[in-house]
Amino acid sequence: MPRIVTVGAAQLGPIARSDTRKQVVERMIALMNDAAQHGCDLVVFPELALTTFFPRWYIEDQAELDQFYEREMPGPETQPLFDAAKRLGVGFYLGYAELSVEDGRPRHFNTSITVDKTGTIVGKYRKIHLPGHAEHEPWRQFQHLEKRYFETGNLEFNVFRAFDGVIGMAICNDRRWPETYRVMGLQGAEMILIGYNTPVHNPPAPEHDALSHFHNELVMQSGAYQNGSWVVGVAKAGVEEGVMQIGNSIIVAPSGEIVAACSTVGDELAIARCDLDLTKSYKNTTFNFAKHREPQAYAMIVERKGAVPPA
Ligand code: CDV
Repeated sequence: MPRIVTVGAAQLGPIARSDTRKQVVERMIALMNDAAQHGCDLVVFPELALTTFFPRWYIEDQAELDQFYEREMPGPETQPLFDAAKRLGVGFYLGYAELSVEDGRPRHFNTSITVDKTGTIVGKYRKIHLPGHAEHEPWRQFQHLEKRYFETGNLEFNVFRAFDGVIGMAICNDRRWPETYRVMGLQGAEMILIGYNTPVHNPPAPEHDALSHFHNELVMQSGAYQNGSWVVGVAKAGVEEGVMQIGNSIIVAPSGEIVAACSTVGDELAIARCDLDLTKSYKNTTFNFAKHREPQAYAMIVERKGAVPPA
């Protein structure tokens, strides 16, 4: 029996600062309904999908800032997503800002969960690679204060069994780092789900702006191929509070080929029938880690040469 997971990349267009959770969740449920009609088993939503991308603002008032975080999952405003999953038989990946109390203190994380077709949370991840800066930098057109508003994730890159396969999660900037895919690839990941918010303009390196789509595709295609895994990358897209986000949501096969893509910068569903057994052809040959990887050689080379400092 082939293991087919029909996946919907559920891209979201802009979310304004004044939009309520209720309004956003309604848009998400519309995409889930569409996904169900097209036979999807799973939909993937973006990073921080429930609100606008708030790290673009320097917010000094902690109470005002904390309004962007979820204190429980599901909570009253997100429960309809879980009810829709159960009703429609469609699971989902959701990115959100998480505020929890751990070790007796408030903890802020950039989090994702995967929910199965029964409406049960089957995986949770907290973003490890936090880009941007921790202090206000007024010279920028917009801020990127993830290093101020979130702690580094403490749940590691784990995989879990769901949708008849081995699933992993990452969030946005994680997708640019080969270690993200390799750590999950070494655990047998067959499908890696990634939500993101990527502005076209990169304030510290504007010379990269024209390459933003190329880099987005490059990292996810190579991550998929080099680990023999499906990769589903889903964006928040369009002009959100004056900042253009790239969109460019894609579903990548273990061959590294893009098999489905969103073509707008609004709410859109791109669908692919993903055969998890296609991973075998790569995991058992070119990227048979047990046979061909040389971790001892890599360690010896790094030990001999040391880390090369940046120029
Ligand atoms: N949300 C992100 O992690 N965005 C980064 C931007 C800052 C470059 C990204 O890697 O897409």
